[in-house]
This record gives sequence, structure tokens and C-alpha cells, in this order.
Amino acid sequence: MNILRRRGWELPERLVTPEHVFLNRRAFLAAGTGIAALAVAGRARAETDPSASLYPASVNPAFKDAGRDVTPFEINSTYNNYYEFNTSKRIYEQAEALPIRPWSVVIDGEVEKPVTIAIDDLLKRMTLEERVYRHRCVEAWSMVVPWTGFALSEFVSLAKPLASAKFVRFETFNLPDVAAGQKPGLFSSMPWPYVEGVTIAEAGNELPFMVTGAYGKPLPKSMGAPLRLHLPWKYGFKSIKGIVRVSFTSERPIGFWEQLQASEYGFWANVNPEVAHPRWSQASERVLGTDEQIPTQLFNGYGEYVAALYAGMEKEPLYM
Ligand SMILES: Nc1nc2c(c(=O)[nH]1)N[C@H]1C(S)=C(S)[C@@H](COP(=O)(O)O)O[C@H]1N2
Ligand SMILES: [Mo]
Repeated sequence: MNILRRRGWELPERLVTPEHVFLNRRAFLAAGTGIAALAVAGRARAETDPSASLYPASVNPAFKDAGRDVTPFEINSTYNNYYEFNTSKRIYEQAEALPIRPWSVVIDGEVEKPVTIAIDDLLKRMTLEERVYRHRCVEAWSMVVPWTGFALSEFVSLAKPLASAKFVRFETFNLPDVAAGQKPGLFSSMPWPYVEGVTIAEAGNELPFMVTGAYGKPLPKSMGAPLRLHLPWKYGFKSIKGIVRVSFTSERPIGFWEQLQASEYGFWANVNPEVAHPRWSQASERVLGTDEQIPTQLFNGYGEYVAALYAGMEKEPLYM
């Protein structure tokens, strides 16, 4: 297990990370000692989380198997992109400081009636299920996660958007006192809060999943608790974590990464092995927690669900 982990960590994600601040190697190795602490914190949380009794939820048979091994929890919950905390992959200890109760989500913009809903009320109103999804980061690594959550389309029905709503815009918390990466000065060029968006048509697709749990338990903070999105056919940066606001808009939202570097990270960001990132190939991916390098699939293998969304849109930069 140790060897498996160490190998996964030592693989050269630093060569392909989108950030320009590379990980300090000594800090990186030192972080390994925090695993046991995380396991303890995770257990404590599972006992105190008011939503704990909702897990595990029943598995959606259409998504019970992603065709690859599920990435071990210990790896997945300790290897994360969450720039609010810092730009390394080792944010899980810092993320524990995020208060996730009380937590509410604002629904506003082009809707019949803007509302603010407490996370536990939202959980009661939505149909929770488990789905095993593949995740492909733009940095050319991938993982497989048994998520628990509800369909974004069910959330959209709850929000009752107006006909003028063409996009759904998601926003993460902005808490510089808790999340050091958001402190002015440190990474002050970063356009906080983190924002992402999809079209209304994409939001109505079967795949987009509002995630509240993973591995049959409430979601670890490192993975975006208490609410994150997962869009399995798009590069991972679209799958925004720590959501506090969902707005329905007539204008296309500009995502965090698009704002930082529009020439490399666009609105659509659909996975395509044939369209290279300006600085690296997207043809294959490293399987997190293993030494394996496997071919990347168009739409991350979810084309049967989503390809029709993009018919006639060949002029759009669909794959960056
Ligand atoms: N708020 C927020 N959401 C985010 C990110 C982030 O830095 N901040 N990183 C994204 C990226 S690049 C990836 S690959 C996934 C990682 O999710 P994971 O930590 O559960 O593996 O979260 C995405 N969502
Ligand atoms: Mo990513």
C-alpha cells in the first residue's frame, strides 16, 4: 500500500500542472505523514455529519461500474486540486478548517424566485443515488470515484429557471481567513471566487451530478464538501467544489481558469485525446495510484450520452 501510494505521488504531475508555482519536493514528501490524521478526522466527521445517515445511497444501475478499478479512498482524498487552500496536491489537512455546517446555497439569477437553501434541506428534497464515474484532469491524470449525489437536472427543476436562462453558473466560497490561497497577496492574481458554468442544455443532460458524498459516506472536505459538481466528460477543472451559489444567466459565465488563462482553459473543455493542450499531449492519462498510463477517450468515454449536445457546433473550441 505504501509503495503504491508513493509511486502515485512521485509520478511527474509537476510537469503538467497548469499552475506556475511548482510543488516543493520536501514539503511534498513531508505531507505523507498526515494520512493517519486524515483517516481519524474522516472517521470523526462521518460520525458528526448531520447527513451521515443518508449514506450509502442506492446505486444507479446505469453507472454501477466505470469499467476501471475504483481509485482507493486514501489516495483520492489526499491528492486533490483545490487552489483555495494551496496550489499543491496536498491540501487535505488545510481543507479540514473549512466549516461545512451551517452551509447554504443561493439560487438566483434568471429564476422564478431566488432562494437560499440550507444544505440539509436540499439533501432532503433531492433523490440521492450512487454513481461510479471516471474523472479526467486536464493535467493528464485520471481517477474513478463512487460518488453520491443527485442529478443536476433535478436541481434545475427545483430552481425553476425562466426561458431567458441559457447558462448555469456555479460559485465557490470566498473565505480568505480559512483558505490561505484566497488571501490577498499570496496568489493575488487569482480571480476568486472559483466559478464554473455549463449551458442549460448540458445541465439537462443525464450525466451532470451534484455530489454530496463519496465511497458511501459524506464527501471529504478535500473533495469539495458539502457540495460539488462532477461532469465526467469534461476536464476536471469544470467540476467545481465547495459550491455556495448557483445562478441562472443569459450570458456565458467565465470560469476561474478561463479568466486566468483563456488560451489554455476554455468554457467547453470536453475531453479529447486528439486535441493537445498548448503545453502537453492529451492522448493518454496516468491512472492515479498506479504506474499505468492508458489511452484517453473522446468525451472520456461518455460520448453516447453527450456527443449530441455538440452537434453543429464544430466552430466552437469544444475541446479546450
Ligand atoms: N473550487 C474549486 N473546485 C475545483 C478545483 C479548485 O481548485 N477549486 N480544482 C478542479 C480540478 S483541476 C480538479 S481535477 C478537480 C479535482 O477534484 P478532486 O480533488 O476531488 O480529485 O476539482 C476541480 N474543482
Ligand atoms: Mo484538474
